[in-house]
Amino acid sequence: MTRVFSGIKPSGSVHLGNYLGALRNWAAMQDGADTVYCVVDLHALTVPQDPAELRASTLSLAQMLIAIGIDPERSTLFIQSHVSEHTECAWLMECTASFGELRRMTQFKDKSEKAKFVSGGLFTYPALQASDIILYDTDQVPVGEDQRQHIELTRDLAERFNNRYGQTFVVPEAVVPAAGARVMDLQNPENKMSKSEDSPQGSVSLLDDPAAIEKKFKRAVTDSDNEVHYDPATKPGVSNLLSILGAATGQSPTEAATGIERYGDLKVATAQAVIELLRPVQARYHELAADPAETSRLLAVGADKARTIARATLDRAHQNLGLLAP
Ligand code: AQP
Repeated sequence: MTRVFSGIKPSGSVHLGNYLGALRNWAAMQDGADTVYCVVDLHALTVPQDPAELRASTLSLAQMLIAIGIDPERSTLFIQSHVSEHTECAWLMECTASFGELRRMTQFKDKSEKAKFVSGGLFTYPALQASDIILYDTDQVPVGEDQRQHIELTRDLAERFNNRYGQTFVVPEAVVPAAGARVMDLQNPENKMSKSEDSPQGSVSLLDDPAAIEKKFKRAVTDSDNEVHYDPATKPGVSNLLSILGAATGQSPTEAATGIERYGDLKVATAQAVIELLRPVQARYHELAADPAETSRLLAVGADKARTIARATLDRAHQNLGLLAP
């Protein structure tokens, strides 16, 4: 059976880009694949965190994953730091990656230019991400467009390790959705919608209430020519709204534009589609949030299942590398 793995960082409020670009696909892939999903809390540590907030957002994100349809009975759902094999394997991947390769990662370049403090972890995090993936003999990784380069690196590292030490890791491939692969910030449509960017009006949280969603779409940046059509290069704001409307209603962005003539109507239609899309997710989330002990129990079961797979892969890597068995 195809093995699927993906992860999400508890770095802020989970947003519409995460949902349309990745999480919706995670839920769909449970039909017909062996799915492993992870809240990658260690990745959040590349920048300083408030401990109480990190704890709360990790639990809340796990609850959100269940609310969007990840079924802990069908998928292995766990917290990255509960399975120490991830950090052990990260060292093997750091020693497999070259300095130049890590330096060329566009996310590192973007973030290190903006950050006041650039941690070593920010630089090496793609090696930890590669470990997350290869530990589970992963065939497919459902991600948004922004992660393509990191999955390419993961493939290169797995292949290089296999060439040096013999067949050890499965070489995974990225699965990027046709619609919603890159949802842009509503206020700065040149930038992707992001959890950690300071753009509260530009990002639609999956937990925003209908009034907040309406307000954010009404204020979304468009342009001055008043024509509703899809052209990301010259009309990034309008095209982003059409992409969101299309992804939310199962149409292409061009189909979504049919019959909409004014920007105001496009904004209202998009807001309504998003409100309807999120309504059942929010209802389920609030039920789950009322019982944190049950979520913790489910996550402990998931970590046990994950550890068994990860340990076997890591033992194989140790043996092939020539590390003396204990
Ligand atoms: N704007 C987006 N459009 C489509 N997909 C997206 N993803 C993220 N943003 C978009 C996909 O969501 C999954 C989880 O990624 P993440 O935890 O890195 O989310 P983030 O919102 O990107 O979080 P941060 O903290 O702001 O991270 P940085 O700035 O490091 O990217 C992934 O599959 C991602 O592709």
